[in-house]
Amino acid sequence: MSTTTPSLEAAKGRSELPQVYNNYIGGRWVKAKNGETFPSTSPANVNEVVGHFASSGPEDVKAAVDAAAKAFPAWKHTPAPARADIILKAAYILETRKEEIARTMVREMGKVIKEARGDVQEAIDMAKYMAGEGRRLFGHTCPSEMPDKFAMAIRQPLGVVGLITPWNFPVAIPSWKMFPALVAGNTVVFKPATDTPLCALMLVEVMIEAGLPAGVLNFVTGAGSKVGNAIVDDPRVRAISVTGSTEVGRKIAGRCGELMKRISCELGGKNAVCVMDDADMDLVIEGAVWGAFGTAGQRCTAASRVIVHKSRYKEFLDKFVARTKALKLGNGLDPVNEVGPVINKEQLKSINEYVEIGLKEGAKLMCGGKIVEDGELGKGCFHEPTIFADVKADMRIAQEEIFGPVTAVIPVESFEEMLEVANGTQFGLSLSMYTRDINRAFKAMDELESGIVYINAPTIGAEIQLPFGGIKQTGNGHREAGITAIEQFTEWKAIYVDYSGKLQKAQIDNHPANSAE
Ligand code: UN1
Repeated sequence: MSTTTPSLEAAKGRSELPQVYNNYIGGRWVKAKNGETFPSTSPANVNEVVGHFASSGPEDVKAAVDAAAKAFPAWKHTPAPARADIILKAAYILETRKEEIARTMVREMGKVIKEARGDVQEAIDMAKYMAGEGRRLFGHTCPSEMPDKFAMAIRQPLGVVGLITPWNFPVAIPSWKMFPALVAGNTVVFKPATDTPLCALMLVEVMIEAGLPAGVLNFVTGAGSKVGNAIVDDPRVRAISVTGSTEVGRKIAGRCGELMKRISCELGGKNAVCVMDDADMDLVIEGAVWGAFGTAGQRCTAASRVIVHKSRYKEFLDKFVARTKALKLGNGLDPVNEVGPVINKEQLKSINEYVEIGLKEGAKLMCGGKIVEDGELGKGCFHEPTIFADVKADMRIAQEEIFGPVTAVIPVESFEEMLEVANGTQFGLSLSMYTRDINRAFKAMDELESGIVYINAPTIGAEIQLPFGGIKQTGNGHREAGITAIEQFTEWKAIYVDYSGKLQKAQIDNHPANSAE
């Protein structure tokens, strides 16, 4: 194992003033080789700079992969329970730093403080779960067809893995990837979203403090086109795990296909809350508001569609619109606020363009629809929570991922039509059904085409002990979280031990007819 002492320097003496933060490579905080930086700004006030970060290039990625490759053999041979102890320690450190990290997250990413605490909590939960995996990492044994022969399959780490993470869950999602990768014995090159490098850096600090050896986790900030591509292209990087847009995921997956590299994608969604005629309407309203406007609609799992049985349509709309109009929009650090800003000006514009598209398509704007231009909020990226009604299932606002506080309400005539509309998009992440009819609930669980199904709960709020991911254009067959997370980061090795002392020929010796002559 490398003897370089991991440095905690980035954690020391942090003030509220913007600082310059470096990459973390081979146990040292280092500047980008080109010396350039980029700012991370607050979406609640774009004039507020949260910090300056290394604007890295392929040469920094090369150094990070060098360090990760060098650290791999020793990390692989560190017993998994010892690797897991470091992850458990990280859970405890995250607990002590939870409030500080959550407040930084509000400044850098914008989500309201309660949700930011939830984001950090999700990483704590994942750390505890994956620490337990250190004493499992189950393989299996099975009988051999021969006497005196032992057959087993074990899991092995892949080597260096590349983690490319988004800004919407800037601590939780990196933890979903990093903890299973590390407990399984891989070393990591981690590239966070350019909108949230400070949150990511704080997670790296936690891992250093927890005792991760130098080179096991390397952190490189900068643009996807320079840093992300270089990680994907490096032949020593054995697998990529990416969460982001379908557009970005498809490009990375295409490149990994050419390189025969393992790739797991967690991409877009167009999730729906389905409201049947017998639903508990008060429960529905609370769920639909939370699903559509929690995290300002910036979850892959956000309820960007609500599909409502026509017999309850008017009642639903009246209550949903009234409750949404009462939502308090503002800086997430003030606990009275329920909806924060969206991530940046570019995204703000793109969300508002979808409002224009919805209007042109003939959907009925029930509330919201505007960018907040005036006052204190005008300095940030605030978009009013927006509801479209009378949306047709094939309109663009009902088909494309908007990733903001905009939802489309679609009336349907029957349970069958509800399932058809719910399933009728290119995505398949999270679908929910509100009904009190047990038969319909089970039918929905069976028929809804998504990786996650909720009954009588909204589309958001997955817990870390179950598989997280989607079908169709949402993903490529992998699942994060739960026991399935380990699959992404391990390779199976089948091992046969013949203790008979003679050559035994499989498929031949044990079939008398084969050796008849
Ligand atoms: C995401 O939207 O990218 O299920 C992740 C949820 C959260 C995670 C969402 N636990 O809503």
